[in-house]
Amino acid sequence: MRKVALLTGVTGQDGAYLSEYLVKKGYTVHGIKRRASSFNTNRIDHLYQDPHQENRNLILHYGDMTDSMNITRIIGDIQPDEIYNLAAQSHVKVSFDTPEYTANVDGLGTLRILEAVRLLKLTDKTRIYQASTSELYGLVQEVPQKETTPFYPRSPYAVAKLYAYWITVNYREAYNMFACNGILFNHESPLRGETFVTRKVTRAVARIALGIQNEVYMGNLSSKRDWGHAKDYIKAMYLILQQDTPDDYVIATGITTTIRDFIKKTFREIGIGIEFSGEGVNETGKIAQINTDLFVEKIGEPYLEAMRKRIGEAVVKVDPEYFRPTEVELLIGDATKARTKLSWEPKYNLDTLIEDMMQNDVKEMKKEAYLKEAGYRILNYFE
Ligand code: NAP
Ligand code: G4F
Repeated sequence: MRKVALLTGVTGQDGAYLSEYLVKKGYTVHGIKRRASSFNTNRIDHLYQDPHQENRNLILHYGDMTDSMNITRIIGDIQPDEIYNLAAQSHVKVSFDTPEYTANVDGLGTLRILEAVRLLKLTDKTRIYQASTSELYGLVQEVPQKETTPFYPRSPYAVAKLYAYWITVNYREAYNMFACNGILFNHESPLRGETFVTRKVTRAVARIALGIQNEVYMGNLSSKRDWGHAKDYIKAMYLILQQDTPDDYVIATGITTTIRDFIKKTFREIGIGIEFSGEGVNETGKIAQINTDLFVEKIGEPYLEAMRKRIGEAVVKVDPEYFRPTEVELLIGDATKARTKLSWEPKYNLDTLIEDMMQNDVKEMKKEAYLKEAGYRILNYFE
């Protein structure tokens, strides 16, 4: 008998990697996707199977976290062994613009899943993974942060996720459900949404090197994040649901880096040295030097001369538009429990993560460079 998993948020970064991972493990994976006016499944298109084919291992259902009846019907129909609740309005800055919607999807959405499992009398069969977050620690009360560190959320997103965290614990205790929180620190990849800081930077650096973008505008350069690779983190999600007893786990690398250093490392990956100077909104990152061999290897000889001419120019600037009303300044996780109990070990470090993201984005942006040369208008996305 194949195991059946249901993934909410299947079209997102983690949903894409986890569905591929579970399909490879022999699961039948059901995913909930939102109806959109254009196709929104590009991250999982390589797994797509014709709906007329028999014995499919990836099946998509239309749905939405705000629609209890839809969620309950899907869970009732497919009777999953495991549910991975990954769907969320997951952008912290956007949650300040859409706080009610974020609370509905990220907070109440989790309740809808738990309550559906309970009402359908699936509590003994269905295990639930809740995508909790290091944003819960917010204004951190302890360094590094672990499972016992008190929470202090700093955004509508984090407050909504706080509700989701506790309602998961409550259903576990009240109804003896196998419901677990993975408290995941930031994890990135070539599939990361383009408006999160790492992907914004890797795309912009590739575009600057290829001459299709002049500079990039950033927010707070001094905040620190503990970044891992999404491919490592989805394995932890799976392991959390394979244990004998339900529990909550921190998943992190234990290393923290400023946004400023992430930018420097990303430029360095393709042979460009950046130096920062100035303070606050006047801080800039200027091109200090170019490692010719590395630049030619990673970007290509045709782009070298134009880049050389830009030495001394500011390519990183600050726009206060990207500041948040309340910021999370420092995140660094202690994943000892996961390493010990789940035997979870990440394969990637920050350098190999950046290498992976840059390889992908240079390739993608070369297509844009080609279109630009052919006379097409290429937009600069600063979001
Ligand atoms: P993501 O790329 O933004 O994906 C979010 C997914 O949720 C997408 O499939 C999205 O659909 C879906 N979604 C959004 N609103 C929905 C709604 N109302 N109904 C149904 N689906 C909806 O996020 P991710 O990085 O994969 O993260 C997965 C989960 O982990 C999220 O819950 C996030 O909050 C949490 N988390 C992420 C990190 C991280 O660093 N990545 C760390 C800790 C926790 P569309 O594709 O249609 O937009
Ligand atoms: O990449 P970010 O937008 O991620 P953030 O806010 O840490 O949230 C992500 O990780 C959480 C886990 O801790 C998830 F729960 C959440 O769903 C999401 O995946 O921003 C990281 C840092 C922030 O301090 C932000 O202020 O980068 C800073 N930053 C500086 N300039 C910027 C920018 N962030 C974005 N998005 N864009 C900028 O231009």
